[in-house]
Amino acid sequence: MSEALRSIGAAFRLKGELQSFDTITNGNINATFRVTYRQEDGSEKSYIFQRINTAVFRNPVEIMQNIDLVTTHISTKYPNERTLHFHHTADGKNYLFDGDGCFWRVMNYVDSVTFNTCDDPAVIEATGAAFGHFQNQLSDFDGARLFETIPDFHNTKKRLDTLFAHVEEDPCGRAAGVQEEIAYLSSVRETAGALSVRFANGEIPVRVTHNDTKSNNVLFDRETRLPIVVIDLDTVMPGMAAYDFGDAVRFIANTAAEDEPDLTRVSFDTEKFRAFCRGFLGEVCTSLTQAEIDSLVTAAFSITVELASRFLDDYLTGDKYFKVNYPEHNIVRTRCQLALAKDIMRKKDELERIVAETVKEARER
Ligand code: GN1
Ligand code: MG
Repeated sequence: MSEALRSIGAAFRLKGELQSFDTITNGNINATFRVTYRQEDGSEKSYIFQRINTAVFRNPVEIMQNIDLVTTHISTKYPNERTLHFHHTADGKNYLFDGDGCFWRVMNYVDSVTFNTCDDPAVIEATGAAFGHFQNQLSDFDGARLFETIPDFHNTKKRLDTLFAHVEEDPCGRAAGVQEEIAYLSSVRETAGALSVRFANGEIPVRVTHNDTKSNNVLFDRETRLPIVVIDLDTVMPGMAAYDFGDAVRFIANTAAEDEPDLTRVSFDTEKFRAFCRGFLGEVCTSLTQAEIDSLVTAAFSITVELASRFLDDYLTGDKYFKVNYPEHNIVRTRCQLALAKDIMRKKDELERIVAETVKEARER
């Protein structure tokens, strides 16, 4: 691997000698490496090398164009804030197709810490503020300029339609083992898809959204524990603000990991939810419409069901989309997300109350 990385680094004209590298295992799609160089003056500098999964992102050049537009917009609007810095090859491109046809990009590594799970309400609130601020950074960006990197990415209705088509086809003969999950998804199919239908009908405003708001997509300063920058801009596209909110709380308010096999450990933590609401709504409560505010809790439920359906769909069609660490991984993920969705539904009234209280607080501030 180090030889391959060395030649990628050379193509991006990185200076110095490749010293070491390690794999960053957070993502479920792309391959990510932190690569450290010793520079001529003896100091070390690290970079992030990423090999894009082109089965998922079919037009990776379009992604890099999107990222270029988005980061330029942010750094023009907020010159003092950190944005991601990508390196260019000799012919001026911010990406490279290597000899095997693999698609690579290289960016500066930002010394930072990320949180996969978090119990500190201050960090959770700051995560909410970071994603809310990201929304504000792009509030005046024309989404029509962006390529749709994955069409219908958060079209929950379509995701569920696809799942049920694959349940019928059952291409790998796996449906018999997941009847309970299929039955539950079938019972919530309409409820979970409703928001995406209203979005398609124009009842919910179109925003430029991040679309993958897991807490580990915010880099934090090690010492101050304040957010530095939001990363993973591959899916920045027009979408629903409430889904960015929903996806974030799906991840951060889960008392367990996204793929926890022991379902007794999985629940939706209302206090973590409150902390995230404070940060997020503190940033965007004046720009969101009432329809958007009213849809936040439903969005959390819907996107959790959506992700469960995506994991299950991948299982039924042979584990081709998400990286799996063991054969049942996608079912374990499905069950975990379904347990979480059920808990969100059980706590819906309380969550709605928390949203209302937080909006009131934020507006009085
Ligand atoms: C994938 O690879 P990663 O971790 O950035 C997926 C998200 C899911 C997430 C679940 C392009 O994100 O939609 O929410 O896994 N990204 C894509 O962990 O499908
Ligand atoms: Mg992502």
